[in-house]
Amino acid sequence: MSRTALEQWRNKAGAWVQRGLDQRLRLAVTGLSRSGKTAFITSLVSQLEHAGLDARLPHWPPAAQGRLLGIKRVPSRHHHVPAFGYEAALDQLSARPPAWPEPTRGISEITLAIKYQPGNRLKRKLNDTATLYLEIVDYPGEWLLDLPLLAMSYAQWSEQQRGLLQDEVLAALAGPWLQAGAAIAPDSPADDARLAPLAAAYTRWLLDSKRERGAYLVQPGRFVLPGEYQGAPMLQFVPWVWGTVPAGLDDRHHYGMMEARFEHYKKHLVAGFYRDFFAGFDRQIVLVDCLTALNRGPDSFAELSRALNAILQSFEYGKSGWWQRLFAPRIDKLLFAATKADHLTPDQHGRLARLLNTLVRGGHRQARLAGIDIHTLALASIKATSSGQVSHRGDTIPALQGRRLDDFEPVTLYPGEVPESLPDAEFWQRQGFDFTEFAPPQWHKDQPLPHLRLDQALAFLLGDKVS
Ligand SMILES: Nc1nc2c(ncn2[C@@H]2O[C@H](COP(=O)(O)OP(=O)(O)OP(=O)(O)O)[C@@H](O)[C@H]2O)c(=O)[nH]1
Ligand SMILES: [Mg+2]
Repeated sequence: MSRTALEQWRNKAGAWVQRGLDQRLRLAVTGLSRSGKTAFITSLVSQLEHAGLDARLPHWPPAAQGRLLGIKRVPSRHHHVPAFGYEAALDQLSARPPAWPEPTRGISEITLAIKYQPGNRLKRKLNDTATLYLEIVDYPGEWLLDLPLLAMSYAQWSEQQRGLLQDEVLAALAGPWLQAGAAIAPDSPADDARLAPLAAAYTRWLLDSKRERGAYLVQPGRFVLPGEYQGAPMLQFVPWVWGTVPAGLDDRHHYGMMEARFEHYKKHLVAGFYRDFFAGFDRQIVLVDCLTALNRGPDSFAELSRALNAILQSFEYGKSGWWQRLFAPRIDKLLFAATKADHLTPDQHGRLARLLNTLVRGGHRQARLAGIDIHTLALASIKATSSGQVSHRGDTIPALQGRRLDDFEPVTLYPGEVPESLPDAEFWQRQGFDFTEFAPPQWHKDQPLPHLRLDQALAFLLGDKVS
């Protein structure tokens, strides 16, 4: 073989080997509303863009060992999924004064090409560099709350919702839709002009329960976060809670029409999401804001716990995962992260992680059985405080400094203790936890965002891929 031919062959072989080392990984980021998904993804991408330069990622070996060669944003393969608003988030965070990114409502995606030098000797021998295409998907955790609907008929779901009305607060808030529905006979001709306002009143009830009661477990989840389906007839049904219904009604009648829409919702939105998105996720991080729930009180905390258990069902592979007949899930690593840990002094971080661990333990057992690797940690995607110590009546106590979100005034405070297991009555009585919302840190776009333990999250989620 001539020298040039040999070189050509080598280059070809190199390209071939290169492709062999290149990988794709779909990392899904979820959590209930305001749990910190946008902040997490923004900071993660910012850390990666600065990795190898000035990012502080000591717990992520490729960054710590200087093996990251370059990271860039590349167009997403999934043209139907909206792009994650990374630039907009950076603009808000770097504004003067800085602002938190806007709330988001649906699914979005951002793809990064991470070029690195494999640490593994075998891989290194084959080629000097490898690329991981990391596809990060942001979707509302509320969508996972709908999974149980797949196993329910409209009549069963209606019965379950009727049960919720036993709760006095929820029943009092339900007045408008209960009255509107009571005026509709189940066997009267289906009329959108009556169903649309009824569904709107029911949606307001879901939103009110969320706000007034700190309720997280709102179903159907798309009613409060409809994404592109806002106003679609598929979202215009309510549970039938007004007594018995004559047999044999079809979609020409009010009851039958709502039953048909419930079935459509299940098939297209719930099963559709699991089939078209969830089935393609390789890794999942579930973000949990335990601190806001703790601050709101026992009802809200109990609700968060119930909602988390409902979310966990989606990861309970194995015998109990009845819904897997619909598709084959492939998530093999699941990280639960308690967010906004910068609201606590560092001595409390371990307690926060243990609290979250207690909350998800039921699901842990199930998922472990099925071989998913699970981890729990407390992190702050964007650290808005600095920690230190202050003297108080002759004692030295840990304290936080930051700027209050409302007025941007500097404050120094001791936020209190977090329970490390499920809080008991005594905790709620002496509730010493003071949750102050902080403004984002003053930050310049050229710098990596300050964080707590994002590198540990990266090490867990990508450790075996970028190695
Ligand atoms: N101090 C602090 N606050 C945070 C952090 N992450 C999020 N927050 C606060 O939590 C709020 C919600 O964060 P987002 O990242 O928008 O949460 P999200 O889950 O994307 O919210 P939705 O898009 O509305 O579902 C922010 O506006 C901040 O006030 C953090 O790391 N530290
Ligand atoms: Mg968001």
